[in-house]
Amino acid sequence: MAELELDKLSMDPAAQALLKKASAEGVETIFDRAKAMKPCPIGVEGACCRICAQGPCRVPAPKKKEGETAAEKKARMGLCGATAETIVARNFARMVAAGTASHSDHARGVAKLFIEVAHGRTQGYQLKDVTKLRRVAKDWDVPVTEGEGEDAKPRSPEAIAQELGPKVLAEFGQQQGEINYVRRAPKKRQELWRKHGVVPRGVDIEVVELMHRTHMGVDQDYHNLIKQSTRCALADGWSGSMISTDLQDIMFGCPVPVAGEINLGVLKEDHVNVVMHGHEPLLPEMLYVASQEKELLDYAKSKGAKGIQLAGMCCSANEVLMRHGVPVAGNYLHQELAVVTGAVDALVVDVQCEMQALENVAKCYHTKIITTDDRAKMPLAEHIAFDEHHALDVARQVIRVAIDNYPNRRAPVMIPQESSPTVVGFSYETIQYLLGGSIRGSYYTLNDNVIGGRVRGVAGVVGCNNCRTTQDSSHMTLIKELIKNDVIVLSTGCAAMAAGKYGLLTPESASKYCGEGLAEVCETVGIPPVLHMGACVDNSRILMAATACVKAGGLGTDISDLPAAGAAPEWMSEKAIAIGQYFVASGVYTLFGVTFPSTGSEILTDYLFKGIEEEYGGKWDFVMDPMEMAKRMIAHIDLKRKALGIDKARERVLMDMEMRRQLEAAAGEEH
Ligand code: MSK
Repeated sequence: MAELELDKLSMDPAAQALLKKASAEGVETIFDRAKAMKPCPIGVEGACCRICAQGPCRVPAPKKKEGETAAEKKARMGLCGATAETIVARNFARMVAAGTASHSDHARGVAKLFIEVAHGRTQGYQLKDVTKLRRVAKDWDVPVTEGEGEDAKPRSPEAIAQELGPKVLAEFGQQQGEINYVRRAPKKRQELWRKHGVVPRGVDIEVVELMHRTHMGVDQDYHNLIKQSTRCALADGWSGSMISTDLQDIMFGCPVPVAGEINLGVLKEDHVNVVMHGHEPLLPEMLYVASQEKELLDYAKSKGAKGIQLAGMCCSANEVLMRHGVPVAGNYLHQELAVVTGAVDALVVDVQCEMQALENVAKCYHTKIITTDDRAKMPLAEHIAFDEHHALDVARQVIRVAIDNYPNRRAPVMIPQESSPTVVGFSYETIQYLLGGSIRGSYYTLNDNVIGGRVRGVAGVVGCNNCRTTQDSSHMTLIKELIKNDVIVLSTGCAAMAAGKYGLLTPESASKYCGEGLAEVCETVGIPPVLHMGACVDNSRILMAATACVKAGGLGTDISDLPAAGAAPEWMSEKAIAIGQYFVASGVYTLFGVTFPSTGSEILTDYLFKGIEEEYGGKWDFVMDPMEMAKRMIAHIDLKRKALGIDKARERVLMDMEMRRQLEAAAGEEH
């Protein structure tokens, strides 16, 4: 692989070094495959219908710039007559269904564990955050006290959880009514959703109905298909994902600021390295406990290692980083490269975002791939099934396999130097506390800074890496441009890890990269300009933060009034489309990079990028260039500021700063 190409593949020097090593050792990675196999241009735009055995029918958008002629339009239909709009909308809808199913199946597992924990039937778990348990219980109308009046006493956490757990679990199979957390949204938003008939009834029903409606010969109206996609996506954001976040916080602890390290340099040559990869933190929580046990540490030493180094990958990493400061080996495109170091003794996977090619890479080294979830097996991997009833024993078993494998290292070990310090753990509750203290904690301080113009607006930058772009490059360009323009960034997933790798998750980065207004706020509060809020399911924390801003007052009456925008510049997974759709339906201008899966239909794209805004106040956009993406986000933020009548405040702030600079310069001359 030529030197120059490495810069195009990843901006991360650690990745570049390991790609060189892989190339020298004849190991193929996703970057090689991406070069050899170009994406299907018809599939990319969502214009290939594979839902029956008469096709696949391809209906690509016409190349001509001036648009479709009537004859071309007529020609653009599948054998059954499905139009380009219907085909593209069905494909889009199926991405939403798959994304929602992924987050929600994760949530179901968490709810089942929660019930077992409540009854004391698990090993190693507990109800750690009782304050959050009580708060969540109230949202589900579960009493937190017993007895009347003066005799009222707090209920035990176990009793609350035993009543709460089944109520939450029932929401997945609920057939009618409304999902519970719809009540958390701003009133105006709730009414809007009710008016459009998109309040989810339950979780599973919305996924199943969407799959049914995209079957051959069912729903043939693109608007109606997107309407059900919206209902399904809302079940993801405001139910499945939100349930995951809440119950995980109760069991594992609500994140508070904690120091961490990110990048492949966190691996240690003289330690047994165990990398946890995936999304569900159930087993990683126990791996964290087991890795510190004396017996296992002694066992590692007996094999010649100095200790056990636990590190995360993808969103399992985010979960244990946020709660325990467990170091992170990298984001999505680092997974094969971690194995290429030759120093990973076990790569433990659960669900989602795990490349099957890991097995091929592992064959070239000594790394054991261990699958742990019965829903996600890999043909060549060792399977050690997770079981919550003896989770700690399972974790111990996994770590023993890694320790036993330590002496088997055979390839030269090369661990890059790169790793960056971070401060993470910005849950919705923590932000509230940091801004106003535990008693009068409120988002009003943030609103006040937005109104006053020091903070121009708020951006969510989330999502994956994608091998069709230079790893991390779009994330970094976009985030740096946003914070330079005083836009505070809330981040999750692989985007947050990217920010961490290049030093943006430290309070010190504020003075280096931010505009003066944002730098001043970050320095005063002691926070980084990019707030790491967690894993993919924790995008629900961003929904809660946005809602809290609305409720704190001064920035309108709905999420769509806020000077805010969201982006996923390097997205790749179906989950990202589900997340994007629930943000749009929650009133957020949402921009995606790389490709957009509706471009095969001008009509559908027009609706998603424009028409939908009239209904929900949010809309999609697709921009490949991250600088242009930042420009559009800032323009949108300014538009919202203007609508709120707070644009002048910002001009005054800027003028004050300029005046201050001049005064300082004048003062300097005088001395
Ligand atoms: S892990 S879904 S690559 S953010 Fe959540 Fe990263 Fe995207 Fe997986």
